[in-house]
Amino acid sequence: MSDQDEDIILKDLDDNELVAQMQDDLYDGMIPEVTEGTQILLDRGWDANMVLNDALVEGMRIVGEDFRDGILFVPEVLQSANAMKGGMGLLRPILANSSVNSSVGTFVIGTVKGDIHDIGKNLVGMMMEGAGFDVHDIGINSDVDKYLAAIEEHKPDILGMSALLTTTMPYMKVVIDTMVEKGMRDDYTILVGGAPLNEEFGAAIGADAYCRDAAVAVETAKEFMAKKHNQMAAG
Ligand code: B1M
Repeated sequence: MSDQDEDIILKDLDDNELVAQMQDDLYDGMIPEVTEGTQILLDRGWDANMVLNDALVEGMRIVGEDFRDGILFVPEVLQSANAMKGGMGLLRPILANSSVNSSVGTFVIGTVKGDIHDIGKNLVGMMMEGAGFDVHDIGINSDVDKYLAAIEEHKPDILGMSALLTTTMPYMKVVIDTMVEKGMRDDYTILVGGAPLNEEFGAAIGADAYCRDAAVAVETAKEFMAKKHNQMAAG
């Protein structure tokens, strides 16, 4: 970005200008500015989901396009990711501030082996927490043993897997196949997500559902929990 940016006072911008500036700052990996912009929008009464989607996720989409086109490289994208995390740090307590007292269900989530992308996974975890789920995040680069250990420890209702690379998404099937082999597959609802996935892929690997985004993940998880409760009540 240009030197002019140094003189910009974020709080003097109107909402549209501020959102555009935040997307620029995210692109440039400017953590304090993205964090400050997030705070300003919240102070102006913006809904946390709107800040997330309009400023941060949209900014990251632009970063992704230029990464794909060879305009940005890994170190720059990492800076952008860190700037996004700066903003998300402020949104997290709001999104996760649940009015639900008792846990709606237990949810384990991790990014699969070979994959270190964690922003989407973190968002899903945050939104699930916000919906009242007890969330256990096992992190990135999770192999089948890590998933199995987390299942054993937390006894989740729902297992979530995230993958952002076409080369790592097949690993989800390794986890599911292992659960089938161990005769434990049907004890859990398995939801999968990540940019390169789609419904067909989710069905092909034997997941219960593919979730396009974090909001869909929450809705889908709630639907499965409702079904589970109905079955328990009936049986
Ligand atoms: Co990476 N990267 N990256 N990257 N990166 C992508 C994914 C890519 C599409 C960029 C591109 O070329 N356009 C491309 C993949 C191409 C492909 O596979 N066909 C790519 C590549 C190639 C790579 C490397 C191989 C680059 C290299 O080293 N040459 C490398 C791989 C490293 C590895 O994992 N082994 C790499 C590295 C990196 C960084 C480290 C620099 C950084 C990650 C930092 C971090 O996560 N801490 C990075 C980033 C940031 C991206 C992009 C730009 C942004 C991803 C992101 O955070 N999006 C990405 C381009 C893109 O996706 N547009 C790209 C924002 C996030 C909110 O969205 O993660 O999709 P997303 O999550 C959504 C939904 O998908 C869904 O809900 C979320 C919220 O709504 N969802 C779930 C996700 N997981 C879910 C789980 C669920 C449910 C829903 O469970 C129930």
